Amino acid sequence: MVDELLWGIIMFDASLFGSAFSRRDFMKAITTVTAVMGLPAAMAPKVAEAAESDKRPPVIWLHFQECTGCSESILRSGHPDVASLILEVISLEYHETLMPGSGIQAEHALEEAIEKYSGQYILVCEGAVPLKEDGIYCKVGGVTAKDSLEHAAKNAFAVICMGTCAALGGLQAAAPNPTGAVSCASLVHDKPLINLPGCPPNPYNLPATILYFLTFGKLPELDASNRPMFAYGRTLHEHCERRPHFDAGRFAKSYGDLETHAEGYCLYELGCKGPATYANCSTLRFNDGVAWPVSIGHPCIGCTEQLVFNTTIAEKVQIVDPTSPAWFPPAKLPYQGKPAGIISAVVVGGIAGAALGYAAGKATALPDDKESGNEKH
Ligand code: FSX
Ligand code: SF4
Ligand code: F3S
Repeated sequence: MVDELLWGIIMFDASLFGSAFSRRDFMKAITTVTAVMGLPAAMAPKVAEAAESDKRPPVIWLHFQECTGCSESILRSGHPDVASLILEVISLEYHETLMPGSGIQAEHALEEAIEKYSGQYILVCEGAVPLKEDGIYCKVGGVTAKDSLEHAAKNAFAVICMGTCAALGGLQAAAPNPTGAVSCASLVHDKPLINLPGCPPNPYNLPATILYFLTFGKLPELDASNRPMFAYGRTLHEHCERRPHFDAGRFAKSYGDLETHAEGYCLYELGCKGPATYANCSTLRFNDGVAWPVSIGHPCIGCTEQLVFNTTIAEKVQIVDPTSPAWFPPAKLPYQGKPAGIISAVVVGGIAGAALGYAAGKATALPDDKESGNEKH
């Protein structure tokens, strides 16, 4: 009886996040996730059916060396609310940041979940794992991150490395790496492994991965770095709203420069890593689809890629494919005047293996010089 009471206290409490989803919110979230998976909107009812089935996979969520930004990016999302969607879809058995319980009871809860759901649970890990000096730099309950990860991964059905720290080692593993940090991914063997890098990753990529599994009964197609192709199959440069400026050779010269940066010009010369960064930031965006780094004037630093560790912010990346996609409106040359406005939204969904997110990929066309009152001189 006491055990049951304790378990009730320790368990993750969904009510912490307010009232349950309304049907409308639920369907809105499902429609978004369906688009994130690169599926046509007509698939949304099938995805909803999978989300509502009683096959809610148990999830154990561990934290290691990190800032908890990955969990935060999920919890801080608003409309539709990703945290509520995830709680509808999974059975969260253990999450050190969220559960109210602590100490020995929390440790028992973890062991109980590992035993009870052996071979069935998804292990989600956040953070890097320090190996130097027998891993003493990160311990929870006296157990090193390395031992804790290996123990929980052993009985897992699959492991999801949430964030750049877990997938690639993150900031902790950057030189001089004083704690000998490595990624969780490098320590997981003989288990299906999915990496969702990003610092933090877009919150929708996690429910999309889990719902893909629930809908189709298999894990999504992965790239060579174990990342779902639907989210990491294309460079964000391909769908960037500043792309017409790139194609027309108009680059921001310095931060705050009224002639170029403030005009929304391409950030490549300021070090934007977009051409070498595979992620869906430019289509899915953050903050409920409102903004992403490039939209607010900062170059992408390539946080989903290994390159983030060995290039400076200002360094330019190699451009692999300089030509714009065929579906882009042609760039007009020369251009003088106002920043480009988004005048066309091109829905590009349902392409297998494509990283297309949210409702649409947005192509930005340049305003007609005459219309914008900036005729060529
Ligand atoms: Fe790392 Fe996540 Fe960056 Fe932070 O847990 S990916 S430091 S957003 O929080 O691991
Ligand atoms: Fe956008 Fe960066 Fe590509 Fe320029 S280089 S188009 S800012 S992603
Ligand atoms: Fe990271 Fe670049 Fe997206 S810095 S969040 S991959 S825009």
